[in-house]
Amino acid sequence: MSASPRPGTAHHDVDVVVVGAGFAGLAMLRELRDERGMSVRVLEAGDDVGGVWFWNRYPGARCDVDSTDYSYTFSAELDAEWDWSERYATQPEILRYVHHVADKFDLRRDITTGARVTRADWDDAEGHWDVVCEDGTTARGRYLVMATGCLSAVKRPDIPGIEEFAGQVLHTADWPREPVDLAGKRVGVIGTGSSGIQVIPRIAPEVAELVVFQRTPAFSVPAHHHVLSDAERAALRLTLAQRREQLRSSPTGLSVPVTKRGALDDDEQARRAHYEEQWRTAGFGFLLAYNNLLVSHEANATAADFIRSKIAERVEDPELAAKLSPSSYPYGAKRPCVDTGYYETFNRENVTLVDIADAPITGATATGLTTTAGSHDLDVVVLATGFDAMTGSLLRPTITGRDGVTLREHWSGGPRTYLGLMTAGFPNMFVIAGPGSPSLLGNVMVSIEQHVDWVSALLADSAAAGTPVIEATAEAEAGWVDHVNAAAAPTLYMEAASYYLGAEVEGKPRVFMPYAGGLRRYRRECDAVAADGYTGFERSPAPGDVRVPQPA
Ligand code: NA7
Repeated sequence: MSASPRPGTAHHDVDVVVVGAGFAGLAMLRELRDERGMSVRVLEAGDDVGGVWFWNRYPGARCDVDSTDYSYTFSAELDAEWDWSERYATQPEILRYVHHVADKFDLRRDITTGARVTRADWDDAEGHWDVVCEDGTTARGRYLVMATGCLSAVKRPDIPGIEEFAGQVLHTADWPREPVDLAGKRVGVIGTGSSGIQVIPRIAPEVAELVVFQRTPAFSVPAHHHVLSDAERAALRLTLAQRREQLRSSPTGLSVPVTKRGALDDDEQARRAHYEEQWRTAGFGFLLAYNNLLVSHEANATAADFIRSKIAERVEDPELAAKLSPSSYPYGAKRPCVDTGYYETFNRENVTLVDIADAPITGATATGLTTTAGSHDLDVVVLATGFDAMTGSLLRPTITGRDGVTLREHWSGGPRTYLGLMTAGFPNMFVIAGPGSPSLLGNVMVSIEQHVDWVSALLADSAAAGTPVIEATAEAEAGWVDHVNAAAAPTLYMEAASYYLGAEVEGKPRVFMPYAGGLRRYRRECDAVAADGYTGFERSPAPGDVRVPQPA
């Protein structure tokens, strides 16, 4: 299908069409335009740049990774002029950083906002992608980069009668830009993942009543976020280079020391002391307190028991503490959370926990929500129900590759990629931090920058060789899918109904999607593929180009 713009909308003919202006899309734009001299057009559904940090503006939204580590590393000048104010940056501060980057590197001139991509078609005869947006904007590029994010396709639960509800329905991942006044209101929050756990303690003091609808309790440890002192900021500056090097070579992309100790190497007393110390400082890094929490049931149980004992200390009512304590899956098998006063919030008079695993929500009425056990009058319903993770943003648009095969058809049994970057039958289409890459299992910023650099080098090498059409072979893809499965098989990740496994959406294939082999190993594997002349990729001249044989 050729791209013809609607009157009044623009058409962009470029080397590269990038979908998404979050951290990944902006990094790709800067790299390919400023370092490789390519023309790039970024199409972004939101009204501004920022991706996940544009949409997730709910009260309390904040990153779980240390700010210093959740930053771009490509510009020393940017590092020198930007100072994070808190250990874990808030959503507004991250958005300010993204705006600063977009302005500093003059990125906005190549970005179209308010342009939600609805389809992309590979034209095999011409060797390019034709892209169409909901508003009629069109673009054509030799390359298509899907920088659409793992957690961006918003998931709304199907609540019968919700359209009858007379109050306001909000989603944490689609929060209004204008301030929402919750003061004195009766608010229901559905969902107790990271977003629910951030928003609940934040709004509890201002609302009249807060009803938390919990389907599965989460494991959460204290975030210990704080405003960085001048001394801390100075120390971070001094150690920045070293810290960055450590991130790049770490398995997780987090600046958490890697321990060689397993949980069972310590006796009970030493282990408890170690967990106590980690509890006081580690934040998200608690999961890495020992090296075997995600592979040994026995080791995992020691951490899970410790966290449950802390929940029991933090929640005054033992029955409530038991309800808030996860027991149906290993710690870390679902994305663990960090919090600020989450469990203590349930000691408040105005907060109620409704266990919807026991008594599911049956529907909504004009005045609130009903469960099999009763009804709850509400003014506002906050959906903190997460995303169609990893594949949602790639499968919502119709993407058609070679021979008219859609990505949805090719991935009907679950996502299939080579190195998490390309998929067979979809030439010149790259995915940043998608399925088959470490993405969600570590600091996604480190994955993003690795992908951007690696893809950029591949494009340059292919251009130099006169073979700009690049495609992952079906064999390489099958091999990588096996490798991703093999990396996940010995872990406890397989034992929770998580979004890593596609369990968050009914009918989604149950396939473990991120690469659990770790960032360090992933980087080595990508480097080896490049060093071997990009094995697993078939590269050919563009249609119409005659390939000039190079002297040996
Ligand atoms: P998550 O982590 O996917 O959490 C979603 C929560 O919503 C979780 O507690 C779900 O319960 C619950 N949920 C989802 N659908 C329903 C329905 N239909 N009914 C009731 N409850 C439901 O998303 P978040 O936005 O919190 O966090 C996403 C990421 O942001 C996080 O991983 C960090 O990387 C930052 P369930 O566990 O499925 O029973």
